[in-house]
Amino acid sequence: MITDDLYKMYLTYLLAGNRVECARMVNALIHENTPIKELYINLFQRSMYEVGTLWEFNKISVATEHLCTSITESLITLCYPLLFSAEHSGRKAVITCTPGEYHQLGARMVADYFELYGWDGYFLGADTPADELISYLHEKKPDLVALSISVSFNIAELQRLAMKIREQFPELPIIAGGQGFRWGGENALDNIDKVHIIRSLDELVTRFLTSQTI
Ligand code: B12
Repeated sequence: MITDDLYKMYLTYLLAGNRVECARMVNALIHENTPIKELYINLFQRSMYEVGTLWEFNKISVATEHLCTSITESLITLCYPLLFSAEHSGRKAVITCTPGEYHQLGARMVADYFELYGWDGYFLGADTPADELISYLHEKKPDLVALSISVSFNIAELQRLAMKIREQFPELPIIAGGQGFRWGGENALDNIDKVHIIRSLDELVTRFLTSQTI
């Protein structure tokens, strides 16, 4: 269980760049059968949000923020044996960040959740060019495409991308999410058919991952 004390200790190690202690703590939590959701939200996401606030208020340097991100990305892989053990159904999702969107940790978690629930989650990462995504969708023929934005100034890019996808794939469900919507902007996608704004991993699970129909 991730208690407040445990979280604080983890954050201290993370900010100090102590990957060995962070990894030891994550491994111990995995060993105790801590659910993926708790690790992802209550440890990785919570600490990265706090890192963001510390950076925003000049309490830590950009270098320290980069270090925390890179450590967190490596720690997530420790959870992979738990993720990929689910029986796979053959459903496929392509998950990516929009062009110009460099925050990729949240989108990676989304891709991991697809795997956890038995989908094949193809994660393309940060700043994927629109034409490359379209070609990949033609090649992979997924059941769904998921788009992530963390900064609000990428909403226009998301809108362009969703329209481009819709022109070529009239029936493909598109889901979009991330902190880019924290200050609004969902309406930008209202005029595009079959686009769903998803607020959290929990909503993703109930609306798509455990649902028989998309
Ligand atoms: C690390 C980081 C960076 C790194 C990212 C590196 C990387 N490899 O990802 C770098 C240095 C590149 C960066 C750059 C910038 N950043 Co920055 N960054 C962060 C930071 C500290 C952590 C991001 C993170 O990993 N969060 C943890 C993940 C797990 O959370 P998440 O992304 O929200 O994802 C969850 C949900 O949102 C959801 N989700 C996400 N996507 C999707 C998609 C779907 C379909 C679904 C269903 C769900 C979903 O699921 C995830 C799990 O719950 C955040 C602080 C914060 N609050 O997050 C700032 C933050 C996001 N950055 C911010 C800013 C302003 C910037 C810059 C503009 C700074 C600058 N002046 O250059 C640039 C923009 C770069 C760009 N064009 O994208 C602001 C954004 C404000 C805003 N919303 O407009 C934040 C909030 C910091 C702050 N407090 O001000 N950043």
